[in-house]
Amino acid sequence: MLYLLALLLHRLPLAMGQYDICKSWVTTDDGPSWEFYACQPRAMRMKDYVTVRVDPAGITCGDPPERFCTHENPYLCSDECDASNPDLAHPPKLMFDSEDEGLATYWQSVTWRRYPEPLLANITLSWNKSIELTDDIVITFEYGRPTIMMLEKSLDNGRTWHPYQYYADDCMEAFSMPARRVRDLSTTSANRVLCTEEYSRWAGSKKEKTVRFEVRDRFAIFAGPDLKNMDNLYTRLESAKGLKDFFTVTDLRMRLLRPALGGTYVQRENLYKYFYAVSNIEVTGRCKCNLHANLCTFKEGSLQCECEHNTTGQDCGKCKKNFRSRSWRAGSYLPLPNGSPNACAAAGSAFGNCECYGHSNRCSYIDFLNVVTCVSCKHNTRGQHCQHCRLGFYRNSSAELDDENVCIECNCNQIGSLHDRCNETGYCECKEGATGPKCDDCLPNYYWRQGCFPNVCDDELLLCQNGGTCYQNQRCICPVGFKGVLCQQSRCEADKKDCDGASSTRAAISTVLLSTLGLQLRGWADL
Ligand SMILES: *[C@@H]1O[C@H](CO)[C@@H](O)[C@H](O)[C@H]1NC(C)=O
Ligand SMILES: *[C@@H]1O[C@H](CO)[C@@H](O)[C@H](O)[C@H]1NC(C)=O
Ligand SMILES: *[C@@H]1O[C@H](CO)[C@@H](O)[C@H](O)[C@H]1NC(C)=O
Ligand SMILES: *[C@@H]1O[C@H](CO)[C@@H](O)[C@H](O)[C@H]1NC(C)=O
Ligand SMILES: *[C@@H]1O[C@H](CO)[C@@H](O)[C@H](O)[C@H]1NC(C)=O
Ligand SMILES: [Ca+2]
Repeated sequence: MLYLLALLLHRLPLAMGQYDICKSWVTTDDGPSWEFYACQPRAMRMKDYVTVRVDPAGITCGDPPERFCTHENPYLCSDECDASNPDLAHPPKLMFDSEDEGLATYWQSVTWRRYPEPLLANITLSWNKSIELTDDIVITFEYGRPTIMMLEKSLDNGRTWHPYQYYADDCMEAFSMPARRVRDLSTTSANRVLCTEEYSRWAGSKKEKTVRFEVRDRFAIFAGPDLKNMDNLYTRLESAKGLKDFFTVTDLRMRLLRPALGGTYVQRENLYKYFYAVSNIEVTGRCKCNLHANLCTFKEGSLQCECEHNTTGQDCGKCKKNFRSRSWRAGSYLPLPNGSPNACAAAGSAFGNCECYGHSNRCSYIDFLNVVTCVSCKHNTRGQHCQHCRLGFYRNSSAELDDENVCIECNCNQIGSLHDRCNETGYCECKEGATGPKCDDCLPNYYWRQGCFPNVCDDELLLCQNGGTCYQNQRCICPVGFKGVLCQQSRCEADKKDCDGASSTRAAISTVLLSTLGLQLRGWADL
């Protein structure tokens, strides 16, 4: 079930107002010019741009229509959910609408009619864009909060998932984790994943309806209780490893594992009062643009940073074409208050005309040659502009010159090739008998044994004689009495000693006979 909620661009004013411009036109002693700053988009109500998916199929109530009641009125089970009737339907999109007229609209699950089988539901929110959370995630449940649930997040559009927070009325029992509160975390544990019991207690379904993921409380560890000291937070976000990523998500998933019970036990005789109902999911955050954009717009179904500083990409995560004389870098909140733009620089702007295609950050002037050259080319490149591949590498024809994958290792077989260099298509130069792009194969009539050697024997031309068998093209295995590369020689003929065998008399006679014969044979041969 996919519901795309592409409402109008909607902005919440956020008090911070820092890092909200990317550049300004300033007049200096040298005349007017642009000055650049680190910048980020404003925080927005992210539920307006989300795609939601509810699993498993059939978990939404109303198909077929069913009755339910509430913990307040457990014996008046006359409420009805009917997916085919707009007034009685509870589809997922009602978690993201605006609650006007004070009347809650909500998604609702089927009831726990299959008890004791668990009642499980997943609600997955996807943005197809990295988002930085700036305020609490607030999930509002009607008719009671789940007694066990888990919040997960993904940073890679749903390919991998990580736990974000555990919620249970008894953390030890549900997850074997001690219960903790975000308020008790310290500067070194601000990004800890914990289990909390604060949002799972039964307090009457009307009183406490929300489940939170506390972003503000975590920010407050650095910025103080009123978030007045944002500078300290921004400094920490730059310096503490993993802290920025902790607040960054592309997807969120709520795993609802057990509904509100309204008491200690499940009443088997009235399962109509157990279900999930979510009226709102508030996610406040900003597009992650790596401090290279102050605008983020909804285009072709996804949020997209409007990149400045000559960067490009959905998150401004790379340099624009022809602006790659340095490697791309994210902007920085530091130094306060304006940060560093770390803009991409045009080819030719640094040091006269030194383009390094993004493989080096440094150029150096060589006095006696009067040239500027790139220093320490990375990604296996070399040359004045890092425009060549190092020896032993060749140019990847499907990659641009500024691609990290532009040079591919030749990978020549050490034994089969003459050296470890290769031509532009990756072909190595082979020793005699070797073949294949990497020289790890042998030509026909050669066999591989620490290199390619010509076949000694085979089944066509180099046949083993006298009933010998060819072993892996390497040698003939000769029957007793024969030797030679192709078993072509009788042992007696070749060496008379070999014939000194079991019967000395017979051997003696045959020696005489054979040597006579041998002489005769040689004589014939001479004719
Ligand atoms: C919810 O998602 C988790 C993680 O992918 C999965 O293991 C589980 O089966 C899902 N539950 C339901 C009810 O679809
Ligand atoms: C996700 O965003 C990218 C970049 O804007 C876009 O090319 C792609 O089609 C989007 N994918 C989906 C599933 O919307
Ligand atoms: C980006 O490129 C444009 C066009 O060359 C230039 O005017 C501008 O100053 C550059 N911006 C930055 C931040 O380098
Ligand atoms: C060649 O470059 C393309 C584009 O960057 C990359 O996808 C591919 O993996 C590279 N090929 C090799 C063999 O590295
Ligand atoms: C590289 O060598 C192979 C094998 O010798 C050859 O077929 C190919 O044309 C060569 N490529 C270039 C660009 O020289
Ligand atoms: Ca609603």
